[in-house]
Amino acid sequence: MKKSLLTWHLFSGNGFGANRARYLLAVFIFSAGSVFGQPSETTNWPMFRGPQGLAQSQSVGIPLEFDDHTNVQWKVDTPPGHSSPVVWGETIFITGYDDDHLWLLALAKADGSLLWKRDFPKAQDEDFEHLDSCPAAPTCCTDGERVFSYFGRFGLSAHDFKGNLIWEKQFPSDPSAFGTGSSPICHQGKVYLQRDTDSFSGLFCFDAETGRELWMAPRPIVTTSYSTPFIWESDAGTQLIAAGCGTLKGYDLDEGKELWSVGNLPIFICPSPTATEDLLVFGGWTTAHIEKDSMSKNLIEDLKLGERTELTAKDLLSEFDENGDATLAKNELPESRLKDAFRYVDGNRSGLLEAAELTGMLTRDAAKGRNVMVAVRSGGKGEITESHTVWESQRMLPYVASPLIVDGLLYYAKKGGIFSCLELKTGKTVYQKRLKLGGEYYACPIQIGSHIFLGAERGTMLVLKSGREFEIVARNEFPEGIYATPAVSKNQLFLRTQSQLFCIGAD
Ligand SMILES: [Ca+2]
Ligand SMILES: [Ca+2]
Repeated sequence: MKKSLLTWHLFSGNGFGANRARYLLAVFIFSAGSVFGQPSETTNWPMFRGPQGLAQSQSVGIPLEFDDHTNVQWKVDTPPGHSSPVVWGETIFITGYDDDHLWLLALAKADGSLLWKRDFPKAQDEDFEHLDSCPAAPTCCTDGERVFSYFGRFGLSAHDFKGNLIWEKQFPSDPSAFGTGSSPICHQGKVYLQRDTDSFSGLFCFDAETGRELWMAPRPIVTTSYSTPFIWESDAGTQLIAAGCGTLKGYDLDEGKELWSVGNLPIFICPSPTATEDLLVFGGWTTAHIEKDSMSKNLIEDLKLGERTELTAKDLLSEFDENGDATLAKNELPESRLKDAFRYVDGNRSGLLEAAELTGMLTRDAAKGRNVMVAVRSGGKGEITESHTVWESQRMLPYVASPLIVDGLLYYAKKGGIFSCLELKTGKTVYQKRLKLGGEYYACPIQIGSHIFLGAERGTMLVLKSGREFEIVARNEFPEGIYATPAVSKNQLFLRTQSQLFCIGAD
């Protein structure tokens, strides 16, 4: 805003002279550009990463420089939560939690005032071993008539815009050190939900109006993922994409039939895919990465089993099965990571680790996981890892924040503050630069016109120029920290910090 005011003063100060004429000409050119050259501004931001889940907006007029009091049109207190705000028309929806409740809030876009809030009982306990985890991590989605919210401690619910409950589905909670991360998404009268858990995984499709389950695609994989599914409007048709446990799969929207699969990818994955019509990009880095055979090595070290190089279920039983019942109880194990992770290995929840569970742990498919980013060509059928992977990169991968595509370039932020720009078509590095701001990057970068907005957990909303040259144009400070991907509507940015929601717009 400062810049445009400055421009106005420079030109208007000269009355109706040549500069004034040049100014009017500039206004005409820029207006024409926005009418004929670019898509219109974003009005609704209906789900995680906005329209089509692409994190792209052509909105103009959002200030580049702001903080918790500058260029703030309003701010309101919100309960804690890592989920993003979503916007439809004049309403903002956001989820949160406190000690006793899970919350869905509807706020007026005009001033942030509370229209209504609904709470959900915590139907079950969810585990949070990681301090950065939170019971309100999934972002809600809206189809313009209803809002759909999802909590790992409760399930999926649909409310109308007045706050009336339309339907709800409760799901059993599953053990996971990070709680629930995947957000529901809406598309043409349906709601899709990916539930990849350690015990049972599936991709669900519900009728948005009635909540009827239209189909469920089983995902016979054995580990949790936190990735949000993605609707790929590809030149080979529209497909539902889900990533998890070392795979990336395409499903048809009508029946949930698996169309294709790419393997040899990361496990326990957080980022979501993104795409252009002919290229799908997915990948990331995870601490839980397990090299083949390294599970045995880790356990030998963890359980102090000396010089051996291999480990089998039989070995574990002969070491620790004190009561000779051919299973391991928790109290038979020494203090170790395995003991801490006992219930994650106890897949059948018997309270004992049976030989099959021990073998599963030592040989799980997840052992094939690999930290990598890949680009996959559209049009594949069946197993297409070799045939349709166009490029891959293993450098500077993102941990939580999903990658962003803008004008043929791919951007992502690595934990610790390294920002990468790659050519989308080739995977060739354009630049890899330090943001000079360490820590985690949980919020996804979003495009707003010719800029990229990137929220850092330490509490800075970075604004970068998009394009082949690395340039940070603003560092906007929000000391509370930023976990949530912001939302855009018209010339306003909705930014959530730990305890507040800010409406950023020109003063
Ligand atoms: Ca035993
Ligand atoms: Ca068991």
